[in-house]
Amino acid sequence: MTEQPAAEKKPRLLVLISGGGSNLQSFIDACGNGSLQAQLVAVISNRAGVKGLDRAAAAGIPNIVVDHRAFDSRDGFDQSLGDIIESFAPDLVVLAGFMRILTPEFVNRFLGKLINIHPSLLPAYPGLHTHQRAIDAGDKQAGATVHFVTPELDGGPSVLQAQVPVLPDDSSDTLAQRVLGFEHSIYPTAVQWFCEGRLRMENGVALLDGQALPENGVIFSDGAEQ
Ligand code: NHR
Ligand code: GAR
Repeated sequence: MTEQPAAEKKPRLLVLISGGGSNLQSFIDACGNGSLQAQLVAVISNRAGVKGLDRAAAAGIPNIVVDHRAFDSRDGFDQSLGDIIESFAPDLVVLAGFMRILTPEFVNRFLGKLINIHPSLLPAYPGLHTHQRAIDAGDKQAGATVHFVTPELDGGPSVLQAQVPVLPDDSSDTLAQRVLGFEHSIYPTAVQWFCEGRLRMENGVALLDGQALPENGVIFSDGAEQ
């Protein structure tokens, strides 16, 4: 019988979601097939009844709802959310379609341990409705960027970026679907770098193997459409 590495030794990931959780599923799958050497210790959603919670339950991962509407203030929500996160002692908190802006206090509590995927070619289009904004601007390329989270919304240093063609007949939905397919490969890849100790944030700079990454991060390009 081959010896399995003790699960407890693997880095602990906690995933924050608000919806469908297809990126969460890519982490579940990558942990299952060994391409991501980590353990998923909990999934927290700020919305009840979303599909991502079912995905977590089906994978046997503790799943929790912290409904932001139960709190009077962002500070109250972020304090409770942070306390619950801390109780799981994660090495990395992964935002995967998480739709609440986090206060500077929350971000500073977990600084360097918070990572997000944003559906645009950062630094272009921070915030919401990114695919429609790229189409309206006539952009030829759209995409997604994995970045460390800092207090500035979608302003933290980029790690890995997938550049995806915008096609002439794209709606924001068709473009979002195409980009999402690439998110599912780049996000577990970037998180594996963190888990291997290759990736970290220091003084607001993302370092891979000790080298500062360029503004867009590492580019993962489809190639065919360049
Ligand atoms: N918080 C901080 N401090 N910094 C970041 O970089 C963050 C963050 C929280 C979330 C994800 C981000 C994205 O990838 C993210 C990055 C939500 C909104 C938003 O406007 C914007 C960007 C992101 C997430 N949320 C509204 C709010 O009032 C609510 C929208 C809704 O519920 O549908 O929080 O895109
Ligand atoms: C993804 O496209 C992610 O980049 C985006 O929401 C989608 C979530 O899909 N994130 C944001 O817009 C964050 N504000 P998923 O729930 O299927 O992973």
